[in-house]
Amino acid sequence: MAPGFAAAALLPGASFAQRALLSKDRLIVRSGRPEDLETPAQLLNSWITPNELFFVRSHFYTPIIDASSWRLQVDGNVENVLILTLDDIRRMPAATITATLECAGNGRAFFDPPVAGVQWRKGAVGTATWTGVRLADVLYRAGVTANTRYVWLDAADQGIGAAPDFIRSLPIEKAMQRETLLAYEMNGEPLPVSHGFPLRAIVPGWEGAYSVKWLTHLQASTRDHDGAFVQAGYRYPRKPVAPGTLVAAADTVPLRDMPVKSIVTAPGPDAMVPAGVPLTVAGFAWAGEAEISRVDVSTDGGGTWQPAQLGRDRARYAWRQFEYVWRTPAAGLHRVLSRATDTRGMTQPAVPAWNPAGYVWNGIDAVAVHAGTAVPQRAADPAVAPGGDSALLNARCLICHDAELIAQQRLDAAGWEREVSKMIGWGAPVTGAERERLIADLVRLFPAHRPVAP
Ligand SMILES: Nc1nc2c(c(=O)[nH]1)N[C@H]1C(S)=C(S)[C@@H](COP(=O)(O)O)O[C@H]1N2
Ligand SMILES: [Mo]
Repeated sequence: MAPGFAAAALLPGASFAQRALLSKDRLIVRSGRPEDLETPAQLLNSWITPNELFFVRSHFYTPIIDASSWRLQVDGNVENVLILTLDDIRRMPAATITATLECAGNGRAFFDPPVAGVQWRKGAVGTATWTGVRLADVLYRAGVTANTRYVWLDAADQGIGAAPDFIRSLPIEKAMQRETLLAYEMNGEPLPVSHGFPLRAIVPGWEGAYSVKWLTHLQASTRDHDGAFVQAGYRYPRKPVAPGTLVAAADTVPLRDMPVKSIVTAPGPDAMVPAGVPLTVAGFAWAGEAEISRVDVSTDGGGTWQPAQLGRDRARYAWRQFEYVWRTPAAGLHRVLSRATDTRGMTQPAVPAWNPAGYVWNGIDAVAVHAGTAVPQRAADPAVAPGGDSALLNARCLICHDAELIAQQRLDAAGWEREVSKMIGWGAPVTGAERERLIADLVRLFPAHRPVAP
């Protein structure tokens, strides 16, 4: 654990420099270190999300990779082990797709009771045009054997402390699909460092964690990977559970494609608009591997619904823009909602099923619109602890995490206890005597159960 923490101390400067390079400074910093950045929904206003606005989700510190010495190794159940340079990969036939990428935890902040994890609201989603090689072409070139069932994807990032390595396992059917890529370009530019330079997977329609960044190693296997990011993370209860229930890993199944969802991006939250003047309500809708068949908008809090118009830009795995012109907003406060339906016949629920890790929030979206009235002040989100300071927390937690990642949690004592135990398991240097004090400080400093509404 000690070497990991020591190395960590070197990295904040590097991650800051990368952010400056990409000027990600309009994004919401859910965590600066590791880098978790959310796009404010009102900045999502084009079918293609510019690289500077694209959300970032990284579990660990961003690896800085020298492209000339970087290699991709392909081994396991193959006839020829491959060790490919970036040039080798760029010389293979190129493929380009436009695909939406969404983090499984997008919308986690809306779950009640709260669950631990990055408290994403609406903006852990974006759409880019990705260029690379088909994963299938690489696997054919390696002579992948017929009994292969999974491809394990491993990358250059390393667990902080004793945290497990980020390795994902992709079923062979999805790996062989022609749209599944190993991408080296994003929106016509070399893949930015934060998004996986020099090479990342793009697994369109599936939750974002399959799209492994900073790839270094593909392994073909007859079995699923047994690491924590396959057997514990990115899983969903097999059967519905009562909110707040803990679920054993054996009672879960892996998440794969994403459910139907839409977000309103214009007007922005708590917008003040003139009364009696037409207002365009706009946003995006997507549905994993399915297509959007319709989006409906309500301007009266869900009492009545009108069909929105779908944008002309489309691609098999990309979101659709939608637009609805609201003719005459009367003076007063309105709740404007969007609700998408997909070609599977699925529609967004009012409140999605609660699950222990807070995945796949796809509730009907809502924004408050104030027509012709003054905007009421909303309390700002606490960025840091309101209730004082904890030397123990500073010394034991902030060596790896930024304060805001801790402050955004909405956990009770039992929730903090689980998180602290997990972190101790992952190498946080907390002694037995400190453990209880640390949990007490977290409970005192960060009030539990602050509800967050869309
Ligand atoms: N190596 C590596 N790949 C990774 C991750 C990571 O932490 N390490 N995060 C995953 C998750 S959870 C998501 S949602 C997407 C986010 O991609 P982005 O940061 O380019 O938006 O990357 C995935 N690929
Ligand atoms: Mo994610």
